[in-house]
Amino acid sequence: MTADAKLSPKAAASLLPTEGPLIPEELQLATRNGGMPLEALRYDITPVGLHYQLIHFDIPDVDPATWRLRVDGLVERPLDLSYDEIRALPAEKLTVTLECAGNGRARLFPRPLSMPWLNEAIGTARWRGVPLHRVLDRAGVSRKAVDVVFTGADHGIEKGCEQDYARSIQLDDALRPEVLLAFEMNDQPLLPQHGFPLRLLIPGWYGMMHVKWLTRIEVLAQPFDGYQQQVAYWYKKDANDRGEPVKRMRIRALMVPPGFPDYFTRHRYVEHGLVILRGRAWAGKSSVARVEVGIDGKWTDAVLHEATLGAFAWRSWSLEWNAGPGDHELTCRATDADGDVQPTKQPWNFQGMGNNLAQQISVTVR
Ligand SMILES: Nc1nc2c(c(=O)[nH]1)N[C@H]1C(S)=C(S)[C@@H](COP(=O)(O)O)O[C@H]1N2
Ligand SMILES: [Mo]
Repeated sequence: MTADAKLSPKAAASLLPTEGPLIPEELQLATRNGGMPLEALRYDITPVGLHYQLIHFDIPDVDPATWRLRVDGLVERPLDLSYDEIRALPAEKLTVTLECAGNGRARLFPRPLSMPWLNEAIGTARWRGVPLHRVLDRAGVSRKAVDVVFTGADHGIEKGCEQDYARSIQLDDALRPEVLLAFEMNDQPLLPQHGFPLRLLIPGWYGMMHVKWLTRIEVLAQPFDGYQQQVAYWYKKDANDRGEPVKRMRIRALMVPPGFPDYFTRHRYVEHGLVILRGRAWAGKSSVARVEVGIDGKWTDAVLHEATLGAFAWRSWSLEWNAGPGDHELTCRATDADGDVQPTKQPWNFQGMGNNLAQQISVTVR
């Protein structure tokens, strides 16, 4: 089950960050993996068809009649569960905001070659599923266990390494009460692109951790050495830096682009007078403490609304703006409870991970 994490030098060299224009391979990923149009920030719960999606390989063809979830490794009673057996277990509902760790990558210079997200790799859904700790309790996790590996039914090659998509998390994180094996998204069975029949949800973590099309949960006595764990998803200064693993979502706010757009440039047009600027903010590492809106370089505190969707979902915010005629630059930035604030100048890392640069919107007021 261990993925061979070695890169061929040729494959690695061909994937260095570029200073050039977008290439066809990036466009190919961009057309497969849709983002959430930012006007959909208006919904508390993102309609399923507007939620972003990211699929490394192909959407696997899973027949729920023959599909099984295996739970094995360092457990006393290995399990082999059918879709019906899982759906018969006591389930819980949780509203969770997901964001891809590569969100914002396309604005980096040089640009790491992968899915070229701008700001839209986000969405919030109401998930229903079985708390993972109940399933692990049933299986009886050994006292020697340290890591839990989640494997999907999808298979492919990434930077020369053939693999089933798999990620792991330390046992104490896996046992947290909010971790779900989810089979419903917004009160309907998961759609194929979102992981049917079953996916993992580790609320607060960046997208890569929420393994879709789950087939196996394996408990290990040592850290998992698979590709998606040990090679992908690291904050690295350069190719040779080991760096730090990507984990929970950094603080971020986004604004519903006000007014109406120009089709091609997406430049915004707004009528003068009172404009209510609205958006959402979330943080996986901490909680949202403050949202500010910048108008032509001057920051004003927005009103941060109650966390009505729970601790693992975005919060809405708003600000009244008396818009005077002319061209304006709008921006927004959030600060978390630890005092971390979104940057207004672009930091850079080799894989283009966790880019929470403050959003910028140019507006012409008429
Ligand atoms: N099995 C599997 N799980 C996966 C992925 C994948 O390619 N295969 N992509 C991950 C990444 S990188 C992200 S951002 C989220 C996206 O979830 P969504 O498509 O439901 O929004 O799924 C994660 N789970
Ligand atoms: Mo992602």
